[in-house]
Amino acid sequence: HKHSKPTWVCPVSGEVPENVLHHHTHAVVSPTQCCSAVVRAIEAPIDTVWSVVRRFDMPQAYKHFLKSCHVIVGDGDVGTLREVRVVSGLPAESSTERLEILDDEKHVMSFSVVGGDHRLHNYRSVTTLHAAPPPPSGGGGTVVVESYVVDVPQGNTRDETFAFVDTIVKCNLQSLAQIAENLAK
Ligand code: A9S
Repeated sequence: HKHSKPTWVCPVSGEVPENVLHHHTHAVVSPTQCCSAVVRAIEAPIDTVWSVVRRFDMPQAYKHFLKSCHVIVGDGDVGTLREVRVVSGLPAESSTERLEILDDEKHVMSFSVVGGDHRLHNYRSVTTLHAAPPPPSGGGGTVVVESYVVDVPQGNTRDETFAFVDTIVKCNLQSLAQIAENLAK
C-alpha cells in the first residue's frame, strides 16, 4: 500500500478569474476521490443569482432533489449546519451539511457533507459567481462555476460518480437559472 501525496486538481483553470481560482483547486488526497465542475451562464444580474445561492437555510428553493431543509445550528454564517431531506427515488434519505465559505463580496459559497444517509461521502462543493461582460462585448448576466470533490462510492467507478453528480449539479444550476431569470424580469 503506497501513500500518495495529495494532488491538486483544478477542473476549470482557464475559465475562472485568477482571484477565485484557488477556491476551485481541490486537494484530491486519495485515488478514490474525484472532482469535476459545471459551468452555467444565467441571464440575470449577479446580485439576483447571489440572493438565491447565499441562502444556506433554503437550498430546496432551487435544488429540486431536496424536499426540506432544517438548520441544526448556526445563523447562516460559516459553520452553520443543516439537514436536508431528499425526495424519493434517489439512493439517499438525508444529508448533513456544513457551510464552509460565504463571501458576499467575492460571491463564493462552499459547503461540505459531514453526514447523512447517502453514498456521497466527503462531498464538498464550491460555487462562485462571475459577472459576465455587458454588451456590446458580452451578453451581461452571470456565469456560475460549481466544482466539487467526492469519494468514489465503493462498488462504483469514477465515471459513474461523475455521471451521477454532474447530472445533479446541472439540474440544480438549471433551476437556479430559471428562478434567477424570473426574479430579474
Ligand atoms: O446538493 C448539492 O449541491 C449537490 C449534490 C451532488 C447533492 C447530492 C445529494 O444531496 C443527493 C441529491 C441526495 C444525492 C447527496 C448529498 C447525496 C445523494 O446521493
